[in-house]
Amino acid sequence: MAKLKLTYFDFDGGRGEPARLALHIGGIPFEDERIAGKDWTAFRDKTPFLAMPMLEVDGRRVTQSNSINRYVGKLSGLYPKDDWQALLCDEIMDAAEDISVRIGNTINKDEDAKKKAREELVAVHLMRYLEQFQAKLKAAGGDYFSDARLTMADLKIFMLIRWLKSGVLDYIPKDLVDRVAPLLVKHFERVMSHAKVAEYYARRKAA
Ligand SMILES: N[C@@H](CCC(=O)N[C@@H](CS)C(=O)NCC(=O)O)C(=O)O
Repeated sequence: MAKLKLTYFDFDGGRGEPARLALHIGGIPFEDERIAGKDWTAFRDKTPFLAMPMLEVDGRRVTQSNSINRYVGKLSGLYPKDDWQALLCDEIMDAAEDISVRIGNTINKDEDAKKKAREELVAVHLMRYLEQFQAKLKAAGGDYFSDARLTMADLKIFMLIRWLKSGVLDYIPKDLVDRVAPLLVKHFERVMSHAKVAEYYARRKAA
């Protein structure tokens, strides 16, 4: 098997976390390189596109979170083999990426501009995305987003919902998901209670 090194920020979330989780769930050995925020400026130039996550496969570097998610999803058995189910999985991962970019674009604004941008985001895009994610979850059977089992799409949405519910995003009410898309909260709890996910976070907490 190829030698893997996954490089991402040193926190339990964000674009790199679904791949970390997938490799853990699949029991795939990898070097888990974590970059502290304070070291990012110095490290940035070592990345091809001045961003993370970054995966090294036998020393060859690749980037782009969803490309990495598909690759590690295949290695870990968390990516559908059926083309239609794979398309459903990809759609959810890419839509989650789109809304994450919109949220990310508000982070460095000054307070007034952030408030305005986030209130607009809640009213328009977040409402729509949450409703659509919920509708797509229902259409896929209600438990998982594709293939009637845990896939990379579930891990990607899991991170997004955790972020939205965490309360760290001022002006985005932390009960928004509960109010707009309660099935996504159930889905979040379903993923969190997956034996390997629960074990991963218990281990992280103890570390
Ligand atoms: N399209 C890229 C975006 C990567 C990206 O923007 N990563 C963020 C962290 S989640 C980053 O490295 N930010 C630091 C910076 O831009 O200085 C992907 O999906 O991997």
